[in-house]
Amino acid sequence: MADTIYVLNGPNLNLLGAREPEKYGRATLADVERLCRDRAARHGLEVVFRQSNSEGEIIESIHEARAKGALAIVINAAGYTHTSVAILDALTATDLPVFEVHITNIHAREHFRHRSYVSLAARGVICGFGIEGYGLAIDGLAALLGTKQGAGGRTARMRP
Ligand code: CA2
Repeated sequence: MADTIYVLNGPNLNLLGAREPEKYGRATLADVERLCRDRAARHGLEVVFRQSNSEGEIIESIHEARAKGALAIVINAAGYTHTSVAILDALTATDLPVFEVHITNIHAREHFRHRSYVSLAARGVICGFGIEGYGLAIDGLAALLGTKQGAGGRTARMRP
């Protein structure tokens, strides 16, 4: 089985492209999924891509990533970023490298968005680059973890 990463998206991100384009852009979540799959393929990685409005479902996906032997988790926990100790606990318990993504620059927004529980479990954080942040996170994790580079490449995986 090819090395797999889980890309997890939190509440309301299903609305991407349909509402508040001045804040979140015009790309849809389907565009984000395509971007992630294309970028991951460059590094010989497959993607399990999920969005959920439910905290419990996100936690189940985090557990699943570990159980299925995923290489890493990329997560935009959306509003749960700023509130969910339960998601932090699940991420910490996975022992997988976690890369946190936000479409907007959360530090240039309301004060309550400056605190991220997810960051406490994250190896890397990217925010403010629009949906390209997902691509940057995938390029970054591939560089850090030493994934194989395309067909015929060699897997040189390091423990985080
Ligand atoms: O910038 C990000 O990616 C956020 O994670 C987005 C969350 C927000 O709560 C975080 O503070 C930062 C909100 C996601 C809601 O997505 C929508 C998309 C389109 C229209 C309305 C909401």
